[in-house]
Amino acid sequence: MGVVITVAPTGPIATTAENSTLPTQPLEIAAAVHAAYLEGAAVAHLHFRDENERPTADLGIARDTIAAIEERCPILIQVSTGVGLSVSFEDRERLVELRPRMATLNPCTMSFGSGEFRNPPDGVRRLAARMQELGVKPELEIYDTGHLDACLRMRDEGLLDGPLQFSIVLGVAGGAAATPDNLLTLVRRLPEGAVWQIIAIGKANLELTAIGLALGGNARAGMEDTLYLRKGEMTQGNTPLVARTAQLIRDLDLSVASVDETVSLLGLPV
Ligand code: KMH
Ligand code: ZN
Repeated sequence: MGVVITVAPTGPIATTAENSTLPTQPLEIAAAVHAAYLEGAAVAHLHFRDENERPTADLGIARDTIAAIEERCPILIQVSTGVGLSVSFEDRERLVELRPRMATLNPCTMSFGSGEFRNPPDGVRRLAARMQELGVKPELEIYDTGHLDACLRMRDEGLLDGPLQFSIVLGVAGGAAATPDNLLTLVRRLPEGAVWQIIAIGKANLELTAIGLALGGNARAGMEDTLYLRKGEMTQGNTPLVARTAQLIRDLDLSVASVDETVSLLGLPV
């Protein structure tokens, strides 16, 4: 069984002022995703930015970016419905109408740094139901133990189909801290048959990604989660982060999952 690498090239927060190699425009994102695919990434987690680098749920920009990626490689597209704190939930949820293979589903409203990440219970249920209708697989982003329980309630209500796909997001100010202890607590509580990866934000990115791999998880890599390759060294684009993750997987005597293998591992509708 291979390990799925998801590349998250852009995210909603980082700017080119912080790291000039951050891809923000459709063709830049497509080039970064293609390079990541060549290094072994099977999934691309996408956020979109407008021409001023602001996070956007603009369907035209999203469509152009996805088309540019699809011209270059068969990587599986996972659209973020988190988009960015400044964008309304109603605009964010419309992105699933593009019918990507996957989209994120953030189960709970929470503090997020100095802002608020709005995921109201009725909106989240409406979005889960629409994703189910369209055959878009949810990637459940859980930032704390209560978020896992909220997902299990939606599963019990028939809004989520197995295998459940979780991202354990640690290190957001407002969610659980990026510690091995918190990762273990959440992994132990995942339901039978779940597939998962750790998303470790910031300084603990490398260590927690390695621990996640050793525990049997998948891996995420990219500038959404860290702008650094190691302490004091900025990454030059996404490729070094993805290449390092692929190397880590091989060093642990594991293999990197192909796109076809990922479709079956994640239980994606074919
Ligand atoms: N950057 C993540 C911590 C999503 O993509 O749906 C939050 C996020 C959620 O971007
Ligand atoms: Zn994201």
